[in-house]
Amino acid sequence: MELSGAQIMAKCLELEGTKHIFGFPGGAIMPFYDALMDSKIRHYLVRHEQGAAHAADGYARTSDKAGVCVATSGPGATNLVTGLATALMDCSPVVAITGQVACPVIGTDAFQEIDVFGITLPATKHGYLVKDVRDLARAFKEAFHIALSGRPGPVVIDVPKDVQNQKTEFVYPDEVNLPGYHPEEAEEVDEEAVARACELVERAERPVLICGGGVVYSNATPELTAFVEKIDCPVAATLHGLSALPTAHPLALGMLGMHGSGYANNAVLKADLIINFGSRFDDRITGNLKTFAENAKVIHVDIDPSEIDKNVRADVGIVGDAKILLERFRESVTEKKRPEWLARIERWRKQYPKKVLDEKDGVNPMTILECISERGTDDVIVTTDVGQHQMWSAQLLRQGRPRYFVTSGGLGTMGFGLPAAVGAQVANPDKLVIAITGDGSIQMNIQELATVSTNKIPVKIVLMENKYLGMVRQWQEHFFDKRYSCTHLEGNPDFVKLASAYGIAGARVERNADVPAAIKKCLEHDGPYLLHMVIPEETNVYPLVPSGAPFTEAIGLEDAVR
Ligand SMILES: Cc1ncc(C[n+]2csc(CCOP(=O)(O)OP(=O)(O)O)c2C)c(N)n1
Repeated sequence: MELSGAQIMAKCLELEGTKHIFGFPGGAIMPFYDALMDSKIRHYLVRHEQGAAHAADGYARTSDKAGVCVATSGPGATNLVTGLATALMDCSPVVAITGQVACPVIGTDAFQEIDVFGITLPATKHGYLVKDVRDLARAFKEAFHIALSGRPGPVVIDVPKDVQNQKTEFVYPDEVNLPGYHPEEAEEVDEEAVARACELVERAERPVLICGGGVVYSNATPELTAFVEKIDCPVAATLHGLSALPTAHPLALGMLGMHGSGYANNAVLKADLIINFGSRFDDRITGNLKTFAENAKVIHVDIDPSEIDKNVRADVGIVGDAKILLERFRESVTEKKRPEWLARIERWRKQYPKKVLDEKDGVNPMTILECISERGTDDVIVTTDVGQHQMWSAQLLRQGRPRYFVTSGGLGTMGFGLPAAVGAQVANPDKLVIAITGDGSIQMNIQELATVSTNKIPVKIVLMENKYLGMVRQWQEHFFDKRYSCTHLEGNPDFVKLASAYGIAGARVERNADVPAAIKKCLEHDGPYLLHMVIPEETNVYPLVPSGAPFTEAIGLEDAVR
């Protein structure tokens, strides 16, 4: 049967199992929007394309599916770029569909023309500019395959308007044929490397496993748990690896690195073996590379070969899927107990408990996060924005299940939290989705309150207002002599009134004693809700390892290393 390009696009999405998409229309994508009216796909109209990309990203991170976003040519497409880069850095499978000016005028500076393929090249895993309607179905098939396989990531498909209008016979390919792209090779286990790695594990006395997002994305929590329990190995997590092991697990050390706990960082400092699964040894994790795990051998397992030896030289590097390799490691090692090593870490844990120093009036972020944690974790997803509230959330939320915690770690994108919560809620209608945000961050995509209210998306927004771009202010306090250049947020709106203007319920809390009841009311509210928490202006996040410094120089933990 002959279909138009636009109909083919909608059909391909249906055949990929796409049920929800997020987007914003415009001239160059109108044929596709028209075709959508005859499809079963539900479209969520965001109020800014960046919101569409983050919503698709939140959708992808909290499901096993790709998230899909749509924008028109020119400014619509460029508004997606931050969201695509965010997804790329955090390995999130997003497929972005953009309209392009008609083929005959490409390259003539036509109205709303921009080279989407070129502009998104460094911000995506792959991209297509489809100039022939007969190539559309293949491009869609490949795009979904590339986004979801290997190291997942965003893919853009740019479709000129005339291509959307042309007709051709529709055949959806059964298979992809991509010479040079073979992610399935990551499933072949390099037995010799595994044997060498397991030899190091056998000899180690003080191992620490660093758990990255790769463990979460490969759904490897059962395999991780079985492996570390067999060898009694403590687990320090990156921001994205945090939800792989429940906080309550005796071997879980929480987050390491710049804002990591004193005991996680001490454990890494004193380890004789680092087993890194699915983390890229980001600088936020390693601090000064010269002093990072100086006394340790390193095993690095990653699905992406280019990660091995990129930042930290590995004694054994293995390319592969975390789920498969954790299982192979577990089979190959002998059981071991490490009472002394774990007791030493336990002493550090007691000596340096997690806390937020706050002797001033106002709400303590720790109280907020403990109250949220008390709600339990089984049916909850938390998204965050970027800043101090994000780091407090990483440090203090009790996590219980993989994909519980959704945050922009790699790019650190302010404005991510609210639209990501929209996507997470659409993908998980039965879960309680909470967006934890700051007064700077929420204003980056605050227009998405309209998306929340018009679609009756019942997300709960917990806003920590400190009247500052808090994280930057904290750095100014420590490293710029308290010269608070351009970080004071004068002119904040009354957030509760603002929410109300969008038809969203809310409340303002100023006293710590009122926090538990307010959180309970917010989380139990039927529908979206904004809780405005007034926290002291100069509350800080500790520990803080200054950029590029060794862990031993952590501020707020001066006497930590024993
Ligand atoms: C789009 C974007 N612009 C700038 C920054 C730099 N930045 C990192 S944290 C931060 C402050 C965030 O302030 P807020 O959202 O109020 O959170 P808080 O730190 O106060 O909790 C800024 C400006 C960023 N991460 N993203």
